[in-house]
Amino acid sequence: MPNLPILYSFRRCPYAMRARLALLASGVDYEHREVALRYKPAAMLDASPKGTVPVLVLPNGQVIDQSLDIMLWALRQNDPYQWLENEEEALKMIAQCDGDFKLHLDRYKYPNRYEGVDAHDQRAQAAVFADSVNEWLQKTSQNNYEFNSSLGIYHAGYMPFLRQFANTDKNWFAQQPWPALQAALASFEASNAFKTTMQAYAPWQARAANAVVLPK
Ligand SMILES: N[C@@H](CCC(=O)N[C@@H](CS)C(=O)NCC(=O)O)C(=O)O
Repeated sequence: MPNLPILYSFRRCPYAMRARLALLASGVDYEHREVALRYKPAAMLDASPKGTVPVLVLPNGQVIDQSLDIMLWALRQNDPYQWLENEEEALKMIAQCDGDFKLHLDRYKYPNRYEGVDAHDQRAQAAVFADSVNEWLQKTSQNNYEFNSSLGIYHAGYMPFLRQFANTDKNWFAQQPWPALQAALASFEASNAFKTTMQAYAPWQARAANAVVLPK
């Protein structure tokens, strides 16, 4: 096995998805290690004790354990679609996604896990971000939702999260006045990039003697 960066990843994690999408766009080769979140490999926890995916371990031992940092590292190695052309603006939108939107998304999806939370109220608050993405797409992208364009960084950054939002109640989402967002999401899910990065892997060393079992 050549000396490649190692990515610890979990297929359905939206943070890991954005890291995989940026690695794919960059063309940087890496070794994929699928992690079962209940059986995190000791090698991953040694590299990054905080225990979240994604984690990228470089051949020189450097550890990058925030999804955005992995995206930026990959694109700084190689950026054939000029995703970094929009770095500043994209990072602002991704920060909105990771902030308020993610907070309300989690409460909308799992209201019972939080005290005093009303799912519809949380959905309405999360919808503020969805609405702003729809508006932004309408004025900016002129129906260009392609991954292999300089706009790909936006989609990679927030579409995995908007997809969770849409899937929580597909009928409701389909009825919202967000034609650009609905089209962009459909195009994202139909893309080769999505299919490639959503490939299923068996967990790496999930049940090896050195795997650490953590409570959920
Ligand atoms: N800020 C981190 C968040 C990563 C994160 O929260 N990942 C979740 C999965 S989606 C995780 O690994 N949670 C740990 C667990 O469930 O045990 C990043 O951007 O990489």
